[in-house]
Amino acid sequence: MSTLTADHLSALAQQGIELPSWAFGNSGTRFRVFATPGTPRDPFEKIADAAQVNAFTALAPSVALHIPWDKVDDYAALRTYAEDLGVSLGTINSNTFQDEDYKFGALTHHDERIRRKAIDHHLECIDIMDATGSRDLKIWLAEGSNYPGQNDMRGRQDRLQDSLQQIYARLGQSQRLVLEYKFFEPSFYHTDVPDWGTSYAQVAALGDRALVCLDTGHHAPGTNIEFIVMQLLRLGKLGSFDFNSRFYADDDLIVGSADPFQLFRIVLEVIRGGGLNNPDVAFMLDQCHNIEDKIPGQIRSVLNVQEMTARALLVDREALTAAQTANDVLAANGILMDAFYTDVRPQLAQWREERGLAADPLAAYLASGYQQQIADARVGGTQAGWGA
Ligand code: PSV
Ligand code: MN
Repeated sequence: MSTLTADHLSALAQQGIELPSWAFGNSGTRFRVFATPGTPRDPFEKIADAAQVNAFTALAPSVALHIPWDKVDDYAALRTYAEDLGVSLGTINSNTFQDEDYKFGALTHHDERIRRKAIDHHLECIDIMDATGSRDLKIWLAEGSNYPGQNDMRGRQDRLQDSLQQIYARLGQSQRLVLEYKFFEPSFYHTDVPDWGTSYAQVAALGDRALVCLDTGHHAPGTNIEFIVMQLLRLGKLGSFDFNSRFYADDDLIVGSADPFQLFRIVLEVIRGGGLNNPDVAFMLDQCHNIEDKIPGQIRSVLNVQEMTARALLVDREALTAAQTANDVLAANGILMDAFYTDVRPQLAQWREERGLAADPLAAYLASGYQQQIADARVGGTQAGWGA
């Protein structure tokens, strides 16, 4: 099977990938943050840029916000602004990693004043969700320790559960909590939510509307991420993806750029587990564009996800099952590789044209003049950045 069928194309037409507002701000490493002309200066301008990605690809109908980076006085106005541009406001990300008080922990802190402050921040995020119409509260915790003996890891785990229970209790019936894990950084000895198992244990104790968020960059090198995807889907606990790609650590590079085959394998398990176009499994990006232009970087990203989804859809399931059942190792592997090596780009280009989109969204965006327009218009003020 090497041609996308009508069923495949209609599955692709339903695909929606949420963009992170912070991808449109300046970002960098601890060595340097390079500024780019036209970088947004406030959340409204970030939304406007995100809407461009959707306009050229029809793949990115929502934008995630990060609080306090995207704090505004009037969330209803931000929501209307987004909707007028054809996108909605999506996941609200909390942030307990940039405040002096949180140096030694937030939701796990032994100091009740600080833990209360961190819980209250999440309650404020839920108030924002009420105003933006967002479904998901995403929590990633920069908590842990650097030295053996520094902390009582067990006590921190218990306090984390208590904090999460208080946050979960405030969620509305149609709202969810997703807990993201990451194996290290900023802590280097222990991290309070380092792996999917810990995240699973914490959210399972909360209830049905608490799920795991899997950030593809948050695993040790060599980890079989698609196995984790399979297991979380099997357990009904995969709430969302933060897609990006990495060579070394949490590189936050364009999804599918470092290892397209890994992205293919992940999406294959998503399809196998019923997670594709399933509203219970959110596809999001969590990326930073340090040296490339941000809007083209996001366009390339969503196209990469679409392309690997198309290739994964091409896997001949019947033939694969037959080969697996016959223990025909090489045939089974060959079926996967045939799909992976199929160039779906001409068919996707044609499909786009049929929907009134440009065959090559990246080229169309570059020719549109938008990049120059924002570079000219957005002078003065302070450019938004990762962390601001
Ligand atoms: C942490 O590394 C993380 O993956 C979390 O999702 C944060 O919200 C995001 O990156 C910030 O860039
Ligand atoms: Mn993430």
